[in-house]
Amino acid sequence: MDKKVCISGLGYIGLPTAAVLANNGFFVHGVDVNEKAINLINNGQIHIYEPDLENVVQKVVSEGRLKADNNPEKADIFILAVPTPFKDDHKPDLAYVESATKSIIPYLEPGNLIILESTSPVGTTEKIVEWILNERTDLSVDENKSNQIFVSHCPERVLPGKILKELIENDRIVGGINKISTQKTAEFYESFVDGKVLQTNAKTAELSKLTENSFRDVNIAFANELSMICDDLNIDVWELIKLANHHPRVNILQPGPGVGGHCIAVDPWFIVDAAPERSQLIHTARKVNDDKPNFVIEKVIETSRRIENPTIACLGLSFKANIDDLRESPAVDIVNKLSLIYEQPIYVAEPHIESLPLNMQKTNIIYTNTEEAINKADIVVLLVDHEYFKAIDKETFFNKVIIDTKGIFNKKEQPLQFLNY
Ligand code: SAJ
Repeated sequence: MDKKVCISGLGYIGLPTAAVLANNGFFVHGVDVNEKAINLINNGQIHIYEPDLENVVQKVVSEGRLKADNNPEKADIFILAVPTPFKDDHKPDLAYVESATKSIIPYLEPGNLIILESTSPVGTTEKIVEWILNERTDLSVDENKSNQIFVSHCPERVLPGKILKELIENDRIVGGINKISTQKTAEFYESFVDGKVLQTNAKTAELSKLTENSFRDVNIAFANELSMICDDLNIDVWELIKLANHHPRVNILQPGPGVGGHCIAVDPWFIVDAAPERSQLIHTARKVNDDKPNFVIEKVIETSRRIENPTIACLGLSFKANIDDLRESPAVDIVNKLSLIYEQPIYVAEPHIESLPLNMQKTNIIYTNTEEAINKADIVVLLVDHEYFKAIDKETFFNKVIIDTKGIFNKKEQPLQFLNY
């Protein structure tokens, strides 16, 4: 008989995972606290933007293989795909993992496999075991006991915008609390993943995910630091990076307005929290990237001093190109801070959303379309390299001052400078 999977969290990771599993022969019971999301999913629709996802959700819901609810149900496999944010002091906040774990506890039975997919600090998988066994003395994790349950970590590694492809093609790392949990988890992923399924223990799997995102954060910080050095030295950072990357062993990433999203801007803090003395480089990279929006704001202030009563327009709000996700977006941070500095309206265009989020609803932030934003502006601050923006006829920017944080104008000038057309 087809196995049943209960997935807690139907967000950017949980929903695509649920859809892919349902499309690969599992019965999937999805759980979320968001009633609107539940209703949409049960109608074959989705509450997030991810290419092609709605088609798959529509198919599997109509086949009766995926349904969403606010409560878990008994299943063979339980997956936790809930957010793991950090608190104000940058310490990991495991509240969602804890409440998702506690909500499945009454439904667990011997033989069940519980998989934590949420990016988590080292030791979280062990904590899940503790939470479960504290409440369910009838279950155990002892190998060979008939009341055994299996618990593992298998961090998600998919890139927003390419999630459906990467869920199938990427290699996966699985780490159980014991060998048998690792093996059972590997068998599960091997049943629908084309990439390699690599086996380790839970702690190594937890740190591997944090390491991947920290690696990227450190490398983006290098690019961001270079962009500020180049600005001081009047050198075009985009040209510089292109040239340096011709070296066979150099591969510098791209600077930008900062680092956003719910992963790269968050996960390195979990390493810093676990080993503060040892993580100097990781910590510094975080600070460099977190400070980059302030550098962009300084450039806007500097520019606006040269123009009398300038109108400012910001293009792009999402945390990276061609998606609608505004989480931890440096662009949102920049616009919000500008709206506090300037009294005049700040025009904002983001072609991937329909209206401004609540935290941006201020009287001097005016949401409009790209064409009008550019038209109104004396200063255009390009914050996201959406294809939509790249396709705009450069003539449209005639007579505007552009602060191009993503280098889409490809000028032989530095990144954050005045481009007078
Ligand atoms: N960014 C730059 N310069 C670059 C690359 C990215 O400034 O050269 C910025 C982006 O604009 C964005 C942020 O970094 O603000 C993160 O974007 P990203 O595309 O690097 O990564 P995410 O956050 O969308 O997804 C990452 C991925 N991790 C790695 O590439 C190591 C993905 O595989 C993970 O699954 C995901 O984090 C996650 O969920 O942890």
